[in-house]
Amino acid sequence: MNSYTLAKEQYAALGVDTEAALASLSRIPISLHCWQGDDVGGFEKPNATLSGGGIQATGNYPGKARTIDELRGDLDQALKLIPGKHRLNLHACYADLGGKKVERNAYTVEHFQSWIDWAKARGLGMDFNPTYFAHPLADNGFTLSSPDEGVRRFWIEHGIACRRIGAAIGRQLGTTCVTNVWIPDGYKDIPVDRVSPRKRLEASLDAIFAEKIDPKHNLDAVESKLFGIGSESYVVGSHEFYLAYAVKNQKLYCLDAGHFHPTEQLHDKISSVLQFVPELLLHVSRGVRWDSDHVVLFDDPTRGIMEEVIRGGFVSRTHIGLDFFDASINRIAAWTIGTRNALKCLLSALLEPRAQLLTAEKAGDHTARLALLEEAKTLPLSAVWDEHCRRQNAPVGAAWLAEVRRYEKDVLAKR
Ligand code: RNT
Ligand code: ZN
Repeated sequence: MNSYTLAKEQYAALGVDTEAALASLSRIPISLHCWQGDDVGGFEKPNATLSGGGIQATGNYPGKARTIDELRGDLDQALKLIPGKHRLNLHACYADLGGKKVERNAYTVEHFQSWIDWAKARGLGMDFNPTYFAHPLADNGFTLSSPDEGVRRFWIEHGIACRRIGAAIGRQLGTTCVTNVWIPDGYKDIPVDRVSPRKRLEASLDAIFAEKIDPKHNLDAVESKLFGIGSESYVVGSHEFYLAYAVKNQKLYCLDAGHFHPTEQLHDKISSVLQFVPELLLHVSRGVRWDSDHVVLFDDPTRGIMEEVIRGGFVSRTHIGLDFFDASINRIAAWTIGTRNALKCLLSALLEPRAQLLTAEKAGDHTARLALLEEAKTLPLSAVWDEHCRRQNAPVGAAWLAEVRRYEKDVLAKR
């Protein structure tokens, strides 16, 4: 008997249908963030590096994608190593400008058409992000909440342009595009006036979202943050600000796993937030001390997130995206490790002996609940995961690493 058949029986004895779990897993897309491939550089100008914005990619592993074609080749390689059909999450600074200088507030779908065509040819959906950093008008640390009306106007226009691009993406690909607003605005040191920037941010967001856009094509999300590099003392778009904004305006709220206090985790936020906002966007990430963007692991915080999505029945209202950038290891391996781990956490949640756990909980039998939760942790998840990889034509176990090494030698080493 092979290990999957044995595992299937073991799970069945606990009332878990592994076939149903595999079917569910194959229907959940993960939105792969383009920015892991080039350290959040983008292609607006040659050799762009991430400047400012309170985020930083550290490391100098060789082979970083320098052009759109290289990034697409790298994404193709990563996608081969990740089981299932997924999505591409693109930032506006990855526009295909054909060498021309186009201001961000003048971006239209034509600057992203080659990405849409690329995604379409691969049957991938896409998500989108206005880029409010790495730009001279963001250099003083304020964009949508800037006291300068001209600066604010520029970024509002960028936001409006990006929603229209998002809608075009959604329409062309036949799957809703989530366009996520994250801005870096904040102060390194203690502000006196915490109110005015927040008032200006609210007004700017209202202006961006004023145009009615069919939610079938584009959904708007807003992402909060606790602090960034250079905005340690005050971030305009804090958790309370955006949660309240999303509730009031019925927007999607984006929870980034690296954007809270180090001991704070996302799992307990999901059912609270989804009670009051229509849908949720997740930036699955890993905070380590001051960095919010380490590669996602098969760890308790990530498992906790996926458990809540599954237990709450929230799959149809949750958009799962990744958000990390590590330039110190092979970038394709980073995508592969992080995405496979997010999927593995989802599978682990789908394989939970839920009926038994709920029976114990409803009966007030907290002893059995704890006992079962702990026993479930060492059930043969890996046999089911391997079966998933096999059925989805992705490498089983660590076999993907040899593929990355081969690609590194054949492609990355020549850059
Ligand atoms: C930054 C936010 C944001 C970015 C991307 C590049 O702290 O998490 O989501 O990482 O937009
Ligand atoms: Zn994020």
